[in-house]
Amino acid sequence: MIALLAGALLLALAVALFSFWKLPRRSHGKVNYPRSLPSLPVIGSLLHLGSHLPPHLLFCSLQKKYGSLYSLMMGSHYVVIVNNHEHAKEVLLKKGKTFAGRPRTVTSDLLTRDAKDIAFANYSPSWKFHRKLVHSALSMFGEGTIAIEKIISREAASLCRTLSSFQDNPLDMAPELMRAVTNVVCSLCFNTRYSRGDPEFESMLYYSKGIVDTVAKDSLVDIFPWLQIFPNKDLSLLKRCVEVRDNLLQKKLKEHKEAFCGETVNDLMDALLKAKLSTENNNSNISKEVGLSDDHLLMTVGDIFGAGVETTTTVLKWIIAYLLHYPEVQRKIQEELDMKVGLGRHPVISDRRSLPYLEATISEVLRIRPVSPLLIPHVALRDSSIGEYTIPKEARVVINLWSLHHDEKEWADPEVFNPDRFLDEDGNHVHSPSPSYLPFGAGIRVCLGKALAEMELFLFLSWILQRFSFETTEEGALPDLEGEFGVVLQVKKFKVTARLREVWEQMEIST
Ligand code: STR
Repeated sequence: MIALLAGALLLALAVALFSFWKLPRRSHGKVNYPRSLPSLPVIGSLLHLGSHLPPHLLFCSLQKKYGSLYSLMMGSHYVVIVNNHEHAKEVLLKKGKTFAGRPRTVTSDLLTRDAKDIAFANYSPSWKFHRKLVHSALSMFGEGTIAIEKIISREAASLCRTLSSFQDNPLDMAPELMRAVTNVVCSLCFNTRYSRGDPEFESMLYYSKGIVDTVAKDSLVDIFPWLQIFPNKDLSLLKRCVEVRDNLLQKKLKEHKEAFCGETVNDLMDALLKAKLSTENNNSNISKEVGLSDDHLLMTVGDIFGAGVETTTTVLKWIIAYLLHYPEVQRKIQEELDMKVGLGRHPVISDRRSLPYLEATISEVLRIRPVSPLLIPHVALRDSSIGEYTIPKEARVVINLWSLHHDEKEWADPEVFNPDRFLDEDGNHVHSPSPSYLPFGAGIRVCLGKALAEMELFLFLSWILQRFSFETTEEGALPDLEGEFGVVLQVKKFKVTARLREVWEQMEIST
């Protein structure tokens, strides 16, 4: 133990010297670095970040003292925090390539076998290749296709049946929503689905929660990697969960390899396998260069799976939580549904245009509770600038989406939940009233699943609200709206009663 401590101390000293040396100074000529929080060797600005507030709120409130663009030291890393949309768009769009890098962290490396995925991998030819591949596979099976609409509708129907079976009893909808969303992604990736109580699905619930609770949260091990040498509960949980997930992914890959004939492509995994085979048969060095190894394939599917499930499930939970707080919004959505879709048929994707109030409600939830309040940090790949400020190569750039979505200069009463702000005067057109709105990020790292997510949110909600009303449970407890910070902003557990609407009871149609 003493040897360990001495080692840690030595390491800390080395890091201290290194971090002090790396700290950009204002004194070099004319360079104009962003204002910086005070920092000390080794610990960086940690003393100024100790707060009861979660990071997105703390970074938002620090603007009062340091302005909308400021910097701080996370251990030995120079980090720039961006809090307004002009700067955010300069980073993501105008200088997208310059800021397309990703930092390596202990937790994300564990999750992605040293960044062999898409979301956490640095900008490189291999990354570009994988992203393009997934993009075309997604558009082949997902997004605007009829196939995906069918899959989502099937899951929406199954979700409605489950809700009926609870017969007005309070329930925690989280696992049911997650199963519906998982089944969409599962159909897309593996051409399979889970029934209620499937042990494989139960294990997925377990590992996914463990990963979301521990990965990429700017936890201490991510700031001070040398802390790994000490026992760490979160890190062991993450390792256990990643192992469970990897076994599952490995099993799917094995099954697919055995069944794959090289011709028929049934799902996304087949599409990736086909691309792998064709680059290998090409006799070129591409597969070595771009790295279409089994590891890459597994991690890429892991990303799509994790991103596809956690994000959409979370947004659905947020929407239901808000509908419980604002029953008048729920009523208005249902009036719109009754008028435009009626009770004689199920909602379809082409109804999106005629249901602007539902669309506006989804947009407002994505504004007020962004899925990923700090996005995933970017890294400057070369010396650059944001606005009038100099940004050195390797600086980490954090886009505080929370600040953009709650900017008082851009939004009237940003804390107030008000879907109407996304509608025009006639109430029938959805548009963002401010450019300070990027729920899916922007630029070359923009969310790959945006179109799929929008389809799912629309179809699941229209199906459910056509026949059920959400009510608080007997005790009348309303869900917490603060959420818990993590790689996605999580909703705290709550129970809800899904009551079959009276109009529906009178006029049942077969599902
Ligand atoms: C969720 C849990 C899991 O099992 C796997 C992943 C990997 C991809 C992650 C995902 C996570 C959380 C949401 C992320 C996504 C990549 C893009 C997405 C971070 C950790 C967002 O940027 C919101």
